[in-house]
Amino acid sequence: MPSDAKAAAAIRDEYLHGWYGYTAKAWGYDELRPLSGGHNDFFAGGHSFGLSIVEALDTLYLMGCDDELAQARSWVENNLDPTQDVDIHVFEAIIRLVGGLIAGHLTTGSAALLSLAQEFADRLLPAFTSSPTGVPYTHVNLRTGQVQGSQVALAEAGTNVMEFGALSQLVGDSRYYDAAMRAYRAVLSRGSSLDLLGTTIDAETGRWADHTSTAPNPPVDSFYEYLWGGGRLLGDSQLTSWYQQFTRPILSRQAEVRGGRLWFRGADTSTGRRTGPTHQSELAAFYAGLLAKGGDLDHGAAYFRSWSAVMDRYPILPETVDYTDFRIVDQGSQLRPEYANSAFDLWRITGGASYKQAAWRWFDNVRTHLRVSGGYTVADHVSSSSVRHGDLTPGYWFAENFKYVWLIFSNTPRFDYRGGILSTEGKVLAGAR
Ligand code: DMJ
Repeated sequence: MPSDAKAAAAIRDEYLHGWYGYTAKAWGYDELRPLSGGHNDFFAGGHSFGLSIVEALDTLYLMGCDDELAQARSWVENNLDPTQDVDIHVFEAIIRLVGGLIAGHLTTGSAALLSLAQEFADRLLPAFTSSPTGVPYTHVNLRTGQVQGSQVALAEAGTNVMEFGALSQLVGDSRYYDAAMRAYRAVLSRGSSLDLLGTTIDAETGRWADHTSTAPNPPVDSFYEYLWGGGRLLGDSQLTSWYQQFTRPILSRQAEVRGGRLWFRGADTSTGRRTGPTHQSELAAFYAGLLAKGGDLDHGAAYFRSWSAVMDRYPILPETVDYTDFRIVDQGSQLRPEYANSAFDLWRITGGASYKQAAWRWFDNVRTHLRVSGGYTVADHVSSSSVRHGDLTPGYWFAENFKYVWLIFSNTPRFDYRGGILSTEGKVLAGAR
């Protein structure tokens, strides 16, 4: 382990390596393709929102990259267009664009960024207000307000109260928070007698499309994260009490210990019987930190150890593994942040050196295997001994991955380590100094 100062400097250097890769080849586009030097439209072909720039705003601030931040802020204030005639994914737009703009506002004080956040939220709101149940449609046209997509995964229904609640407070307009709470009530009032929730719900009828709780895997994951995070950020005890109520059956019905390690299996929402494959998505690794934040440090720490054991086998975590034997189910790796996110949460709660070491190992592995001359990239194929590169730097890389490890090692005065609160996309929604 290097000293904290050396580790922090290395992390910042690597973040800037990715940033300059993006600015050199994909400036103004959503995402960089670092091998080919091309770019990717994240939301819809032919439409760009400069996504990586919006994602980066508060990370650049926390890392003290003030010149880069000024350039990023100026691009967003002068070029980002929320009026494009395009059907946009509501969940992704809220966590990435609205959240990114709010965090950008909170870290720079820019009124223009806040007003852009509000304009996006206004244009996304029809997805909530035109729904008969309150569960948001998956897509809305930013210009016309036309909605579509009534089959809604749980994460898409309930990952909005942090951004919308913060926005309501900042602009003094409760419509955003009210829409988020109506969506939560629509889902939670349809929980089974065991307080288990299905995975996909129909926004128009309120009927479940399935009867399996697949938490904490996607596409459910952040639904629970926002019950806790919303409760904390907004001081809303109703959200916190829902978090406790709906987490209890996940632990009692879905937790499964294999080879001495904690995992989560699907469960039938009516009978509670375990069901489905013994697969775990890497995205579920965030749940270790959430459990600990929610007050269950034992289960949080145990689940983190499970993922550390997978990393003992694969330096880059595969997208999906079978937890009974660690066989790879999905061979790719999308340059994900979830393991680092949990290391950060657990380190913040316990101060434990083991989480710092885990975070450094994760960073070092990513630097060794996923760094290319043009930045950082996803992998098409990972194994215990090799990694085959893909060609994309996902937008969230600028918001999440190295931000978590930077916060662990830098002890930056720009972040309130006690009270700071981050969204599912790693946006600092409270505690920027
Ligand atoms: C991020 O966009 C968010 O963390 C989301 O909640 C799910 N995971 C991706 C990155 O893997």
